Amino acid sequence: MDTMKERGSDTHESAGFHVTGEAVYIDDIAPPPGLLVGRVCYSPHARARILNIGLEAARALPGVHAVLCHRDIPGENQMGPVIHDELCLAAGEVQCVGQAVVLIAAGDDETARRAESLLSIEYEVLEPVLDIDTAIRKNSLLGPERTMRRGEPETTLRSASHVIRGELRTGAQEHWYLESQTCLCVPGEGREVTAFSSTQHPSETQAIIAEVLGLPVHDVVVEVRRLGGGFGGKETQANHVAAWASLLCAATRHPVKIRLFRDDDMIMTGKRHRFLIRYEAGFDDNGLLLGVRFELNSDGGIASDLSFAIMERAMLHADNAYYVPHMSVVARVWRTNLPSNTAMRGFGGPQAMAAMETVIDRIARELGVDAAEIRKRNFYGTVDRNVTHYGQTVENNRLHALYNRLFVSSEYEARRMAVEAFNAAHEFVKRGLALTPVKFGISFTTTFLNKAGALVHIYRDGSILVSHGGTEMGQGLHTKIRQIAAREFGVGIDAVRVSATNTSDVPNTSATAASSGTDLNGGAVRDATATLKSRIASSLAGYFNADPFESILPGSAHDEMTAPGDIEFADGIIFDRKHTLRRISFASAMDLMILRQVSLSATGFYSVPGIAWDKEKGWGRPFNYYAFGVGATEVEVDMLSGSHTILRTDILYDAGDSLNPAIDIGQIEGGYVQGLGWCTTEEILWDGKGNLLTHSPDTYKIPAVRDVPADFRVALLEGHPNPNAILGSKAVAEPPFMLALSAWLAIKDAVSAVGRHRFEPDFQIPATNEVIVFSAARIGTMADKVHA
Ligand code: MTE
Ligand code: LUZ
Ligand code: MOS
Repeated sequence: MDTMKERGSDTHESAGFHVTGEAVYIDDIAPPPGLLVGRVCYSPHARARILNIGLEAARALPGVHAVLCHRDIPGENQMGPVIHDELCLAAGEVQCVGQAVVLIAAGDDETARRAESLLSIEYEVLEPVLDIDTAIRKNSLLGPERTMRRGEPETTLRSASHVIRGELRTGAQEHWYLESQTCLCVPGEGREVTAFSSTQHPSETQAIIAEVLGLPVHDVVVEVRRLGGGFGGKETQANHVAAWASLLCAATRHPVKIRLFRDDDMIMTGKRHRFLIRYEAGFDDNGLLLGVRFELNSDGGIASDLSFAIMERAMLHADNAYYVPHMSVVARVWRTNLPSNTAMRGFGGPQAMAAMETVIDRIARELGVDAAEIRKRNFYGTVDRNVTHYGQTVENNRLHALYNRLFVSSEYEARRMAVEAFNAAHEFVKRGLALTPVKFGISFTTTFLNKAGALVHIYRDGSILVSHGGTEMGQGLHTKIRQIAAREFGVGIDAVRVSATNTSDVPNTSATAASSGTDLNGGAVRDATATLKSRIASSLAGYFNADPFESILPGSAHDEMTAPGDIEFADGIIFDRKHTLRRISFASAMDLMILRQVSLSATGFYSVPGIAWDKEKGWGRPFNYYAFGVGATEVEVDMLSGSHTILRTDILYDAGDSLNPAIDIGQIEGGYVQGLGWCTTEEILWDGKGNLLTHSPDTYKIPAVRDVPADFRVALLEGHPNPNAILGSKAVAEPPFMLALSAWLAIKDAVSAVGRHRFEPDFQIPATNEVIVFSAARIGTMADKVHA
């Protein structure tokens, strides 16, 4: 009934609107009467004492409705999401370039800019901390160090026959959502405000607005139709723009919209955390890992934001897909004078996994064995060697199945030989190949967040309106939710509409994040549909069993009564599975329910069962299940310019019983390409004073259409439903990002070929053209010396 093909034909619910331009983003909402433009004036210094904030001249400018600084905040001057350590507007000291100091509301943008030029803010410039190394030297920690460990890694490393040590640096990354941070705030009656915000976390945005305005939460409504991309950048930091817009709205009693100019957005908002990772790994003659020690250091920026959750996920992914009997992970989040770094697809996973993959890659080079073979040998087992360094058993391990299939379908062996032949014949252009796995834990590691709510209404004509706590950011969540509701009610998807996300419909929700939007909200929607179906079934059983109906059913008798449990919902009808003549169309049944006084509205709730995570001990079962994928990438690299082309990428991903293969494949392609950007061209640079140098697309290079692999073969593993999530499906979203490590290691493999794989290339993320050229030159020189 629901073949893969039929499911795949369910296109994204907004696809048509996206194409025609009818899709409404915040900036497309028709301007309400009296709309003002909000402007955020930010610090030009990475660290400075504020000596004076002079607002009078700006306030006096005609057309200016409000000029606010920290003194004008009616509630709390706070917008830290987890720990209250981030000011809404700077007070005392500014701590990074881009930190908000003053807000202006004016009739138009021109006036707001003129007002900004009239501000007189005096600073005394202080010495900033701008990188992890300086932060370490000055012991500028954001919070306490954390450790996770199993066994005796130190002892194991002392006795291991092979030991490698090293350091890996990974770079920051800009989210580059197409819609910059935007919020339209509209005053209501009394103190009420409604914020139309491009946020991944409406409930938190609502709470922060209430806090800065000093209002109870019930006075604030947050609504989100869709985001023009979030990628983690709007998990917490959409709150900022919303808080600022709400302050201006409350001060002026006018609607206020803030839409950050792209460059300002890049300057003001946090990025993926930079990491400095030190590793030490011991292994045997077969390349089997014996013991590993990791030291993870991240650049948190000025405040904690999600840095500790991100570091926790990094610690939990330092094993990637490999069993390490003795392991320790020490982690520190450092405080620097840069905008607070934040969630971004993978959430610490990519950084830690890059380090583990570097370890594996080095083992392969040391032993002269293909890295793919070393990976396979170290994979988690299915019956033993299957417990992680934090105590969770790797259940339903698909690593071996995925690897074995991709190894064949990607023609790995033949292409490895072809790569070697190519490299033997070319001096300055080399090819490289790498096959890497991903194992990614699905669940928020902050356990209480693993829950969701829904509200489902059915109307008299049989049309269904579904509200849930998740937000649509392009990932297809609403499409999948619509499919789930349609499937549960046995109706076509056209009968179901998903409403805009609204805090008044579904309260107290979690962020749409951690790849679990469908798992959580789908679960809540199913719970609501189950409630409705059971109410409907009870009433219909009574109706089927009633006398007037009896007379039209030939041969039916009272000993063959319809029980509520006999009622099924399928193909647009509701029927008694034992007496199929007792049937009624879904739409007629709903009309009947109105007459029979049945409530056709229900809430739903879902919380993930079976999670048990002891944060203190770093031990337990933090994840509901694991997502798995494998990717193989072949590249060609010009060692004189560092430029490279991806010749071919093969990916095999386990999406369980995919709810929507077209959407899932799109997520895999998009995730991989976004990962490719982080691994290769996306380099974020600051000058010595903490100014962002790469604040627009002319200096910051995200992948474009030509960077996408010309030969891109993405497939889903079939025939393995996931027992732990809705309808056998499995999260996609973040894990494919890390498959781009295969491209990074393929480039490294090509560079390594310059020295016939006898020397370790100096590599980091991103492997920019410079990194490639210098690394290849160094290896070339070393190889020449050996020859001479
Ligand atoms: N896909 C699109 N098109 N736009 C996005 O902003 N965000 C990613 C991923 N895929 C994103 C995306 C991130 S970081 C996450 S956590 C998930 O989508 C969130 O949605 P989900 O949990 O419903 O998959
Ligand atoms: N957010 C969060 C996340 O608060 N906790 C998580 O574990 C997480 N993981 C991925 C992305 N966002
Ligand atoms: Mo995604 S980083 O969990 O928003």
